[in-house]
Amino acid sequence: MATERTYIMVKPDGVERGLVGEIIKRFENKGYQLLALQMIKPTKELLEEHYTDLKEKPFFPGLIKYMSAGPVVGMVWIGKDIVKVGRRLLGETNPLASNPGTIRGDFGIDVGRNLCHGSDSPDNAEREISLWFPNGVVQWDPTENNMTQK
Ligand code: RTP
Repeated sequence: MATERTYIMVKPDGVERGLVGEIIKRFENKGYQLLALQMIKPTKELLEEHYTDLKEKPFFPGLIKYMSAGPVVGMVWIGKDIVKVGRRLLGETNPLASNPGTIRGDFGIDVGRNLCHGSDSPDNAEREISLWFPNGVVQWDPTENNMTQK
């Protein structure tokens, strides 16, 4: 089981509804470690790059509009198997299909307002971290007993 990083983002509806603390709490309760956090109002270009794999989907324009509606809170988290387990904490893409106990299952109804994002593979996680944190993430490195930048 690999210790890996993932990119978790509270979407504009999650920020507006005051769910940032709740979402952080669920990852902390699980035992994962927060490495970086920022609130930004993303540009259309940044969002189009983030969702580049979905460009041809019919819902793409609506998705960009939804994600542009307000600030987002983007985070880098680290821990064992966090990409897969993090998505389990978020729930299914469609909140109505998400089990109670998951973030989307507990707080959401619409697929177009599903509160949060989590990277879907370790490679995509690193791609998204570079995209949203272009200056790198300064993080505690226990093997170095010091701060390192990745
Ligand atoms: P995310 O990337 O945001 O974590 O979501 P995901 O992997 O669970 O789902 P994905 O298929 O990558 O879709 C990205 C986001 O697009 C919106 N969506 N709308 N109207 C629709 O049918 C539809 N399908 C997807 C959702 O906001 C989804 O999270």
